[in-house]
Amino acid sequence: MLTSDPAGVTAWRELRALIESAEPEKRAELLRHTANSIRRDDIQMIARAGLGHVGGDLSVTDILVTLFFAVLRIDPADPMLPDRDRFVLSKGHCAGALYTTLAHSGFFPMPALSTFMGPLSELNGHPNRNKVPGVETNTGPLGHGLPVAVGMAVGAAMNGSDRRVVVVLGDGEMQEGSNWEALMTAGHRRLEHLLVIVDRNRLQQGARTEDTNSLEPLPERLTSFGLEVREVDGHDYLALLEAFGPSTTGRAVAVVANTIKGKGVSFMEDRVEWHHKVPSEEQVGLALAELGG
Ligand SMILES: Cc1ncc(C[n+]2csc(CCOP(=O)(O)OP(=O)(O)O)c2C)c(N)n1
Ligand SMILES: [Mg+2]
Repeated sequence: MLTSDPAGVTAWRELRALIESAEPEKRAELLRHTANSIRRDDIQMIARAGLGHVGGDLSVTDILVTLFFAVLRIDPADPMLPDRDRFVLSKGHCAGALYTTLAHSGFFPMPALSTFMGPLSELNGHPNRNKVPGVETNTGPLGHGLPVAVGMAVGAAMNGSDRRVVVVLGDGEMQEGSNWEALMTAGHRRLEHLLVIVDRNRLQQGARTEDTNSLEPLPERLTSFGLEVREVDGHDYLALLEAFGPSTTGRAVAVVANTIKGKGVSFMEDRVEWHHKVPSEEQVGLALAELGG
């Protein structure tokens, strides 16, 4: 099991305080700066390992950064605090984006990122709660994270706790029927502290979602399952912050975050092959330059 990095925790606390007290424009700039630094680390980590899911990592980075640097009630120095908010990355193949975000938050030391996917590394291709602090449940097989998160939210409700459970799904992942069973329960039980975020990049592993098994009208479908639905630009930090606010109806909240797979690197954006293609050394250089490295 990795353990927290005291210097990293201090840096995260300072940055988070700065973000919380900043004027909106400055707040967005600080989040963008953090996100692009995380994107650069993610790309280099994947290139080093020769494995990973870069497209989905880049589409979800702004969502993760907004959550970890401005929303979640967590303490990376004490990752098992009983009433912490729970975060579940249901699209577990994007472990790389989660690991880089957790390292930047001080959950474990940054140098561990260089072990990604290596033999005996804690940082496997999919997140493992027994190896990585900040990971609440193992994910990777699509369609499991949301059902587990609903269980966590039921548990919190039974405890009378207002802790939130936040779960991020891929849009292709929404084709798994288990998610719709979980949504039925979330709607039925009015799990108002559950926040379901769909990374709506419109691409799955080998094709567009709408050419494979269409999801639209996704917001209306989620509404019909009894959720309070918000649709937002998934790369607009201030819009994300607003969308991640508490329920106003006493119902579980679903955020459809419209994103671009490969966001931030021109030759990866909205290109299906970058689901899990690994950039060459030259491509890494181009990507880092575009991301301000
Ligand atoms: C049950 C299951 N089936 C297949 C896979 C293989 N797989 C990994 S990622 C992926 C596509 C996911 O697409 P999406 O949810 O849209 O993720 P994103 O676009 O954010 O990468 C597939 C089919 C899996 N991980 N689990
Ligand atoms: Mg997708």
